[in-house]
Amino acid sequence: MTADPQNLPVASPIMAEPYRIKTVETLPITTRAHREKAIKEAGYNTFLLHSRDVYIDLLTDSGTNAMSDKQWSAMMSGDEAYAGSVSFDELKDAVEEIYGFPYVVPTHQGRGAEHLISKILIKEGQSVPGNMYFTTTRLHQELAGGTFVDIIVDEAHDPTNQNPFKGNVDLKKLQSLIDQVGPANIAYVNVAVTVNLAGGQPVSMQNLREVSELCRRHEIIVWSDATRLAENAFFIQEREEGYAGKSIREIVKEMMTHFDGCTMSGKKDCLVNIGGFLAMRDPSVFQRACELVVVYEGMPSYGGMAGRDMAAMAQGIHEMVDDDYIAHRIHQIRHLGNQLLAAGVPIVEPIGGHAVFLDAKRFLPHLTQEDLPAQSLAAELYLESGVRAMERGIVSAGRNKATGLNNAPKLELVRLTIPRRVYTDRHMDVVAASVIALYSRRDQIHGMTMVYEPPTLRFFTARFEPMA
Ligand code: PM9
Repeated sequence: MTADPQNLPVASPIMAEPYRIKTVETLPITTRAHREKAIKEAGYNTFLLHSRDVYIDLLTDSGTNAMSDKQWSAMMSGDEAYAGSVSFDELKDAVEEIYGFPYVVPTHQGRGAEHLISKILIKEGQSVPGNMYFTTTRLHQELAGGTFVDIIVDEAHDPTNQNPFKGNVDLKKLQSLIDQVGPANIAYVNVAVTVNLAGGQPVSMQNLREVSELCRRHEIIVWSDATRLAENAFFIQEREEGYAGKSIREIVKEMMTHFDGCTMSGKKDCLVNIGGFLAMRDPSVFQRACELVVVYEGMPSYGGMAGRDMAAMAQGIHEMVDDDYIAHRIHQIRHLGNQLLAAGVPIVEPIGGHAVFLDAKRFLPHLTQEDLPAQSLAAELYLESGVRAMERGIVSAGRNKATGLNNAPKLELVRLTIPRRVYTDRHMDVVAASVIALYSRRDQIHGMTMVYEPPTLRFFTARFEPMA
């Protein structure tokens, strides 16, 4: 298998979906009047819309994947034994073969794994450096008594910077944190591959190697949020010297050699609708994880998952490293992003691995960040076309634990997130046309105020009202 379209078995200048459709699901097509009522009832928060009111759902790529015929077959042979499930053995074997970690603890989803590892590795008052925050990851670190420290390269905060590895850790920032607080006060270094909130930006293999070497010199544990690792591997294959001839499978395996373990939301790259895991090399960390998983999730041989879901995830892990699958996935995201760029719509560049991110600050320059431009833009896009997107800006960033003030991230984005193997390139054309239409009347878009704010992870359930 090869990622090079020139070498595909069928010579064609166009790359089509490398699968054919076996089951179809009808999409709801709605009127503007219907959508006006729906978004008002949802408090102008796209998370609170009913999916029956959504035409093309780009809220998230999490748990929205289409499973393959082989995965559905695996579901039927799932072993639902309370203890010692065969499906767990299949999952464990798949993780060991593809990721290279000998110990695996299944969890109900990624944040279940984040909860466990934060409780195991973080002591009150310790720092947890990472390449940009992620909402659930940071919250679990804080709940365990840690403080997140951002050590991503500065370029990640600039939506127009063309650095091919904008997810990289800034080694100087990491070294200076080590010098400042001392290695004993660093719980572990957490490296996400790819970096979701930077726009799905990848980390280079060289950077992973250097971070790992630096951590080992100081005896600091280095962990990965491996949620979108196959997408990261594609960018390494495409952009990093020495990797063009290597398969995604080989690159994924090499990436993981640089870590002591990983958290995984299986709902993304593992091509399933639910599930996650914690994987590691150290038997003592594994033992502690087994002690905790029975308290918070379930027996170590199922964690938070049904046997059939573990079986589907084991199969999905093998499918995620298929070179043709991943090449088309990135192609589809670029198919959308490049149409927007051609029309002058401001997006995060380079186009990332799971989504196209609209830059709300440049899209709506007449709004201040406190006017919640990304929240407003996501609501307007839904009104325009029934396309659902997600705010990834000041609302998602929450409040500073110490000051109570809004965290104001440099990036104020709307994420058009592409589920895996769900939509065709033609759907992407419709999305592009909708965003371009909205951009042509951008000066008519008003800001929002938050009228209900929950205390944590506010973006999920907050409610808003239009300003004008
Ligand atoms: N990401 C996303 O839409 C799910 C909802 S938003 C909180 O992007 C990373 C990099 C993620 C992620 C979820 C999780 C948590 C950890 N790391 O949703 O708990 O993107 O399976 O994973 C979402 P779970």
